[in-house]
Amino acid sequence: MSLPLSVSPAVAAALEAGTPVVALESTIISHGLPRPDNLEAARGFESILSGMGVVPATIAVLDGQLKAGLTDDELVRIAGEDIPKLSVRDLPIVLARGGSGATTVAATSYIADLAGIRVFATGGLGGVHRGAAETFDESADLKVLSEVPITVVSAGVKSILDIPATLERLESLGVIVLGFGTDTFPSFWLTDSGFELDWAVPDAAAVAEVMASRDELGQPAAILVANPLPVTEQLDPAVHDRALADALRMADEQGLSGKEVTPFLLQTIVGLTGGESLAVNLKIAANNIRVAGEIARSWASR
Ligand code: PSU
Ligand code: MN
Repeated sequence: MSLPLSVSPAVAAALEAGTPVVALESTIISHGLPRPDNLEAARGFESILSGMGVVPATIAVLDGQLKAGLTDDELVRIAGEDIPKLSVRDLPIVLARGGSGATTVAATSYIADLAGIRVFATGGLGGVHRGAAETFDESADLKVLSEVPITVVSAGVKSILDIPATLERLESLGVIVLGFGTDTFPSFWLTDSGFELDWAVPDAAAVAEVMASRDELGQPAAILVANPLPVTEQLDPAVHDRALADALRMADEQGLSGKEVTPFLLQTIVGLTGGESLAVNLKIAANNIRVAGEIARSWASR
């Protein structure tokens, strides 16, 4: 039985030659950014990597195939079609139906690993939700990162989540966490969540060294590279704190729970910040993609 995995010719050639490749997720395109800007963003993300001599591998599920590396027509589909958001457990169902969908950090990591890709850039990881002690709402992103040997670059997790609980779970799950030029965990729109990290690395070459020793030890878990925006680029903390508090209160007043909460909070925060949070979101993705490109180049040159 061969895997229902379709690796694009450019990605397959780079993997074969040992030249740098970076995986990109598709949920940020289909669900995280509004149309039609999302298509321009998706193309822009790929061109940051191409401009660095790194092959981009945007990951998605299309017509019953796991895809690593999309054509421009396929990017247009991801950006324009109403497709479901897929985590790892959804993949067998969608493949069985010959369906399509966008992949979360969990599903993207899983598919990238099947394709043999070692480095992945996202915006923000999923994590432990506020109130998880009662709801058990914790993203499958965390569990999958305990099982897949990928290096994922993320600007920490959003402040709509429970950040210290997320850090505790990353510890329990054995996920290797590195601050990229920082001793504190970023909280997506903000440079510094105030929560300290045990380990910092100065540059991409140092991340590649940790990848190599992780492989030597044969540890199963991923490496999470926590990459903050420079302070000058972050969302104004006063604007952020007010929007977050208002959005949380509105979600509570409307009695929202479960899967509805995150999309509601994110949309509400975009509205409350006059679109500023969205502009910062795009900068975060670009910043993470650049760092992932540098890590992939360091890894390929070892
Ligand atoms: N965080 C956001 N916006 C998003 C995501 C996370 O602020 O769109 C996406 C990512 O693809 C992430 C996924 O992997 O949602 C996590 O979803 P869940 O919490 O349902 O596992
Ligand atoms: Mn959830």
